[in-house]
Amino acid sequence: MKLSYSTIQATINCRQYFLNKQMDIPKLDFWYFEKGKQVHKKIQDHLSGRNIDQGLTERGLDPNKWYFPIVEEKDRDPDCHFEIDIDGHTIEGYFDARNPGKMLGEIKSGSYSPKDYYKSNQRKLYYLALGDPVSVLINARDEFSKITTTTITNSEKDRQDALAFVRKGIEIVTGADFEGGEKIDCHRCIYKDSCEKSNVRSKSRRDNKEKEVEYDNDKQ
Ligand code: SF4
Ligand SMILES: [Mn+2]
Repeated sequence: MKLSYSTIQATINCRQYFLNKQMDIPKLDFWYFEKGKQVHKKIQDHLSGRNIDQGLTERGLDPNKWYFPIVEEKDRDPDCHFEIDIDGHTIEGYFDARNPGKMLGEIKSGSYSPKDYYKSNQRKLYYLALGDPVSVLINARDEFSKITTTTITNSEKDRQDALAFVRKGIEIVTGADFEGGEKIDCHRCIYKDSCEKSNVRSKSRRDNKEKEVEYDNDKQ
C-alpha cells in the first residue's frame, strides 16, 4: 500500500475518504486551491533565488536567511518527492522547499498558526522521512500583506508521533471498518458532491469562500 500524509490525515478524519479515493470518484477543485498554488510558486521562486521578489524581502522574507535551494518547480516534482517504508507500506510525500541537512520549508497560504505547525503530523512525518533538523513554516495570507515564519527544532518525540500517526492510518486502511472518523467535515471535503455519505453539496463555486482552508490538493 502506498500512502501520503494527506491521505492518512483525511482518512483518520473520515474513513469514507479512503474508499472514495480508492474508487476514484470525482473531486472538487475549490477556487482557493489555485490561489494557494500561486502563493506557493511566488515564495518558492523567491526562496530558491530563482526570482527574488523585493516586496517579499521588505515584508521580512529575507532570501539569504531563508535559503532553500530545492523547491517544487512543477506539480509532483520528482526532486521534491520522498518515499519511506514503514511496516511494509510505502509512505510518500512532496515537500515545498528544502535545504538538505539544514531545514525543510512548508508554505501555507490559508489561516495557519504556529501552534498548528507545532502539532502538525505533516511536519513530524516529513522529519521522520527526511531528517532535516529544523522545520520552517512560511505563512503568507491576504495577498502577501501578512507573512510570518515559524521555526521549529524537530525532536525524537516528533519522530515517534509520526510513526504512531502512520501506523494509525495503516491500521484503518488495512482494516474492514470504514464507518465514522475523528473529524468528519463534508463542507471542506473534495468529495462532498460525489460521496455517497456526504451531508452537504456545494451550491456554487464561491459557496466555499468562507471555509477557505489550507489544503495541498496537489499532494493527495
Ligand atoms: S463528503 Fe463527508 S462523508 Fe464523504 S468522504 Fe468527505 S467528509 Fe467523509
Ligand atoms: Mn504547502
